[in-house]
Amino acid sequence: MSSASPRGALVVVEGLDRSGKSSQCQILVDHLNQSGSKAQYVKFPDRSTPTGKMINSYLTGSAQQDDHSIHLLFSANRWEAIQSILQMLEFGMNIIIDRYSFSGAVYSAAKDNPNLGLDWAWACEVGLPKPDLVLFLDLSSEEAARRGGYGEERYETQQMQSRVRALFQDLFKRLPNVNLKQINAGCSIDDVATEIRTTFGRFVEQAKLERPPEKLQ
Ligand code: Z5A
Ligand code: MG
Repeated sequence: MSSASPRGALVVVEGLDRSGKSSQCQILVDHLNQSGSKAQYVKFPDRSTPTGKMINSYLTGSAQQDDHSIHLLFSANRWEAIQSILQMLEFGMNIIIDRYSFSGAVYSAAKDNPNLGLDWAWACEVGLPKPDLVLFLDLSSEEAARRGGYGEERYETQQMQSRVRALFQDLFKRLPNVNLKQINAGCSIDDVATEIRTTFGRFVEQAKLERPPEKLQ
């Protein structure tokens, strides 16, 4: 594809655990691929890489990590994927990312470690590609807890999830240049998917995509 072709859109789906991010990313990717656009699903953490394996051991409780070092591993897990993401965007592929820097900052800041606030946590995300659109799937922590599989990994407690929900909103207030759309994730999977598809469609109609994408600040 020539570089005169439009680049793909970089879309991030964020939210609490069990808010339906992975389900909705997959539904959107399938929809785009079936309707003639190219789309690729990317998930963070990517547990298949060396950093991702260390992260997985930590999340599943088989390894301990200092709060700062696990935070830096999550960030490194994004940085190591960026060249390949930028290439796919340049070739016209829409990239739909399941969790990104926003999760990176708020889950670490939610630990209440006095040396690890939002400012410190955000600093290592600065310079990563800025998403063209962030879809935040909003769900109460009580409702998230009622969905399947909750409670198996580190961070999956209601107290942590309530803090995370508040910190996401604090972080978004600090980032007015991020193109954010909050979505009520408390309705059915089909209803959430329809709202996401409509939002993405409106965004694409109006989008003027910088190439390469802007950077997070
Ligand atoms: N973390 C971090 O600390 N720093 C970082 O930089 C990053 C992440 C990137 C693992 O993340 C942990 O890593 C996470 C944040 C931290 N910690 N916590 N807690 P993960 O992304 O690998 O896993 P997860 O997000 O915690 O969980 P999840 O299972 O991937 O949740 P989800 O993707 O949002 O939901 P889902 O798999 O699509 O759906 C979950 C269930 O709910 C499933 O049974 C669905 O069928 C059901 N579901 C989905 N939507 C609905 C609706 N609308 N109604 C009813 N039921 C639904
Ligand atoms: Mg998921």
